[in-house]
Amino acid sequence: MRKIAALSFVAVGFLASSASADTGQNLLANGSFEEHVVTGSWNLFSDLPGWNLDDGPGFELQRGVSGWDAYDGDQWLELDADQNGPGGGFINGELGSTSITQEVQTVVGQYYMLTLGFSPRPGVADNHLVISWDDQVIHEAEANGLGLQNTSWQEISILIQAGRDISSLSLSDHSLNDTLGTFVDGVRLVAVPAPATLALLIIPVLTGRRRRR
Ligand SMILES: [Ca+2]
Ligand SMILES: [Ca+2]
Ligand SMILES: [Ca+2]
Repeated sequence: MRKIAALSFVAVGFLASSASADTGQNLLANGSFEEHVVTGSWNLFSDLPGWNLDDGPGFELQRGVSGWDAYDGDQWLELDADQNGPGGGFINGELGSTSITQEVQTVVGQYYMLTLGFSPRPGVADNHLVISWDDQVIHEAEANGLGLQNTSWQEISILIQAGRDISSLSLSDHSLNDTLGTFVDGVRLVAVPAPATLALLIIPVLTGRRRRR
């Protein structure tokens, strides 16, 4: 681990969505993955407004694949992406798992509510999202899409206390690395008042990044 002393702590808790989190300004750029606009039903991009690609072949945006619904707007992102895009065919043993990051200006000590939609890919059993803040894992979610005819979005809400002026949010696919699975959409980060009554779970900086291939 690097810079352990500087990382301080991240306070993580879970809340029902509050009015302030619903209406506050989203500090993230392109959190709903509506850019770039997909022509057709999906595409693979080497860059994406707002986001950096830390690992994996590219950003796979989807728009109405198989008639499936987005969580917000028209497009979502499949974190287990694709190596060669539409028309490229399937490569034997093709790998797609990505990790994406957005850096955001924050105020040290300020609380923020992170919310996002997570869905399994219909028909795919293994979907595994890992959410990290300042390189610490703060949440993992898994879902099974077998038998689904459409997306099944669950909203994840995480209360975060910023420890840096520039914070980083990372979303990573830890599903079986096979180009299928782990949909995310509607990622929002909103400043919120300090919680008065919430019992906070303080996670010390012990969790390293790990990755399953
Ligand atoms: Ca969207
Ligand atoms: Ca894919
Ligand atoms: Ca997968």
